[in-house]
Amino acid sequence: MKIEVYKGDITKMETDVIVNAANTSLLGGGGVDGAIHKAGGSEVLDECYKIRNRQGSCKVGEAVITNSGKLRTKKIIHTVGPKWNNGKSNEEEKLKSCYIESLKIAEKNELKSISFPNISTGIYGFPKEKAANIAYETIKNWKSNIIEKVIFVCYDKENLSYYENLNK
Ligand code: AR6
Repeated sequence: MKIEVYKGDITKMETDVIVNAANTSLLGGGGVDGAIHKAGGSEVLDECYKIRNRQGSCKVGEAVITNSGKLRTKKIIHTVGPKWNNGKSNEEEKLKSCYIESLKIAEKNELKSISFPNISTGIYGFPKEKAANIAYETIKNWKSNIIEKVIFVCYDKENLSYYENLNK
């Protein structure tokens, strides 16, 4: 898989799928979740409601897939990152699981390119450098016959600098 780093807004990405840093309710929130629902529109939220009615909430470290509403991407994978709790709640494993579960769903849906935000590093307070190392390592070690390209979409300079450094 080719790895790229990009600075900008994930809602503008044209990869086959983009990943959302959601919460367990799947019904939207602030940060990147708010931006994706705002830009994607009601079609996305409607499908999130259907998933909730079917399976209940989405657990931390798990992921679900929906349509992309008005966005250019074909699909949206919603994953729930861990809230940082000083490393006392298995946050590192849970964060890794977000990336792995998203990759698995992308493969199952034959999606060849995927954009990830920096999951958990905003409102959920996961230390950015630690999160970048986990995300990058997890993607680097993943071997796929389906996914050809992974883009880390960084919204802030600090995250961008960590990912650029890792991707040298
Ligand atoms: N494009 C790409 N990245 C973005 C964008 C954007 N448009 N907007 C923010 N980021 P956060 P979390 C970056 O807070 O920490 C929501 O309320 C941001 O700079 O969006 O996983 C959910 O509903 C940061 O690096 O997600 C949950 O309740 C990264 O996205 C909670 O926040 C993640 O920040 C999830 O918190």
